[in-house]
Amino acid sequence: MSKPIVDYSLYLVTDSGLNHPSRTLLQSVEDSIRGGVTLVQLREKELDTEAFTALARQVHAVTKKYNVPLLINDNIDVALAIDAEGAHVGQDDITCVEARRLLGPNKILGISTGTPQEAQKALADGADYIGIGTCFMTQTKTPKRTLGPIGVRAILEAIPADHPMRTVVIGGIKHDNTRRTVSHSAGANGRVLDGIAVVTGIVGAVDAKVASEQLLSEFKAGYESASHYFKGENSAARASIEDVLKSFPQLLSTLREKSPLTHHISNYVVMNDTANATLALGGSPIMAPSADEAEDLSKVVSSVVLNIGTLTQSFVECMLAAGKHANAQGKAVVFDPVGAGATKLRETTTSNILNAMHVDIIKGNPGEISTIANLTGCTAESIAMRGVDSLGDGFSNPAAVVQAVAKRENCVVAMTGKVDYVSDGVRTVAINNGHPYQGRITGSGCMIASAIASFAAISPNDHFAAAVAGILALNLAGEHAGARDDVRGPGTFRAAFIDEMANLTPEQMLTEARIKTV
Ligand code: 3NM
Ligand code: MG
Repeated sequence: MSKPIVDYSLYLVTDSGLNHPSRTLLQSVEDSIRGGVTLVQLREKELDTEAFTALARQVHAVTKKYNVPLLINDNIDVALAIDAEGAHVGQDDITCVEARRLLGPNKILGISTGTPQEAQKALADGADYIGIGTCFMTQTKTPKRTLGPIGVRAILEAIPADHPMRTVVIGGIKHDNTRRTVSHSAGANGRVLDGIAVVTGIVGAVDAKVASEQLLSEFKAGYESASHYFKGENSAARASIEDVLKSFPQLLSTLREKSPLTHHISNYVVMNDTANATLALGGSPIMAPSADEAEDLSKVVSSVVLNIGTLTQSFVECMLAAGKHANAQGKAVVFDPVGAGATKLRETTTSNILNAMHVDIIKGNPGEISTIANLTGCTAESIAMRGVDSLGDGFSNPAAVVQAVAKRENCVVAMTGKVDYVSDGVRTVAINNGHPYQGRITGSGCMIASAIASFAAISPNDHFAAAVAGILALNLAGEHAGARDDVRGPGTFRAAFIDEMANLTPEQMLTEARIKTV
């Protein structure tokens, strides 16, 4: 019999000890296959060979019924005894070469790898696939270290893209980190993970079928997103920067006509200003920091702002819930990582948000963007922060940094400062509007995030246009406010700034813009 063709998309690895008490392991396997599991590994570290063989026969009867290959962990004798479709070995188990010799050429053989060197050795040693791990912290094993998507990427990049070797990721894979793990680990060589391997996320779930359905759909979304990244995401379909700028008067008119609702999870310092700015520009804000209403709101709002200022645990929970529901409803998510590099909590939260959802637009100052560039493995200089403010003059090549992060995250990145930069990875502009007083009041950046979210609601298919329009609109309001005779300092500016958002005309979006392609 020749080697079966394997779909690695959703790979169940069993563990009786973690199996949900409401059902047998056999039932978990069957439910999960009905939910979309494409490959099963029986991994029972506590059983002797006799018990392992007996269980393996029973599991094999189930997997055969659905034409899903079964691999046996470590114990080649068991794999051969029950004529399983293959085996999986670890670095400390029987060697890959020896396993291949025992199994023969037509069985599937996989090996766990945690470094690029181990992956390259697996290529030479005749493995069909590698399990790349440990990706995230997991209770199933006590990993010495975790790779994260960036570490997984380094391993994917060690394997030539055209090599038949397949790859899956393992360790702490859950429905809420799958999408980004897959999209984010994609290698510069064009390699995308072929699947996710999951223990607890399936056998420990209350409903293994539902859990599998969710994981598979998240895997596919991540795979799709990674593929877009390599294709330059329909670059042919993108409007030119010139056309984008020409569309701004119409965008602002439509914003005022439709007054789209934006869900804000904002911070205590700026909540009132962001709500008023949203209204003044023409949108409609709802400030709702409770996770319990995030799902209901996702159905009625047009966009969401996640702002991590004045961070507390309940804000974090609400942001994670709001982001996921917004993704599910196809509503734009604007992420404002306020003070991302200032503390460990904010850095971890930034990382958790990026892992748990697809963010459509990231808006930050150079310090915040620098933190994200470092977190996501984009080469970038570090920008020091003091509290929530960036220090120094910023990056030596800011346009390159925003472009790199946009490409890596497959989203739009807007970096505000004296000059603002926006990129979607393909189109990049510098915006030279604004007034120095914007830097002397609190919340001017947060208000820009609100404006971007309002425009994103009007421009759902071009978030680059939305980000540029949002920054431009508030910068013009800043210029008009700063020029007023009655503005004598930051306090009067703050009020005038909001006035001028309301006074801004669609034509001014065209005639007063100082925007350059970079
Ligand atoms: N192998 P869960 S991590 C079986 O790093 C296994 O090679 C790993 O379990 C590796 O999906 C792991 O419950 C356990 O996190 C994965
Ligand atoms: Mg392993």
